[in-house]
Amino acid sequence: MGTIKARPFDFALDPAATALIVIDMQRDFVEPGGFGETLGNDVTRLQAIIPATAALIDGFRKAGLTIVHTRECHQPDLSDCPPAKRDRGNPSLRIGDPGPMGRILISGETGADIVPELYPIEGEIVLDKPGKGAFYATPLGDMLKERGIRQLVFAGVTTEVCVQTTMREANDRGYECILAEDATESYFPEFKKAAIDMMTAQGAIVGWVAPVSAIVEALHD
Ligand code: TIU
Repeated sequence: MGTIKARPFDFALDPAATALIVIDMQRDFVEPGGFGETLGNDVTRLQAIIPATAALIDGFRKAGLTIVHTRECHQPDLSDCPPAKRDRGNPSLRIGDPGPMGRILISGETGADIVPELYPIEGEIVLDKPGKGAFYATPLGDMLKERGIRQLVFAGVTTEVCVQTTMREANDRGYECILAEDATESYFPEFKKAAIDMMTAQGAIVGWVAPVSAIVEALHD
């Protein structure tokens, strides 16, 4: 057991029962020309977390622990994309439309893949998900159960959308969840802060938060 100096209080880490979930570090969210930008967002903020996220992944690789990379994307025929999602708002391009990195948020296209700096290696799980939460319509729950995982470390984008949704899904399923605060980001800094404040309030009602350095240190305790 290692102790992570976390908020709102220390997190008792059991590395043998821990997995890292890296949420949606895809070119479509992080690089110009992708889904994030079509929604009207400045994507540069998200690029800043790549080094800290790489350090977190490296720590898990060195400790030989389970790493899951998720990708929010849809089948080429859009059969898993509800019209209510595709039609939402007034984006410059919609899910499935051709963009500079291929069809927006479609499985197998360049834009839907993980950024090169954080690319999964052999043995890591890559999980495509049609929703914001990684448990919805995916085998994630069964995969974690098979491996005896009880604690989840979270990183990725965006803090208040796919990361928060997945942490809430995991919390309801009985996992202890901790978010790496310098390995997650939002297009809106105030939303990142609010999401972290909400999740850690009321005695870690959804989960804990700590810097990458504190998490990696505890992996090797
Ligand atoms: N738009 C936004 O903030 N996020 C998403 O659409 N997906 C994820 O957070 N991955």
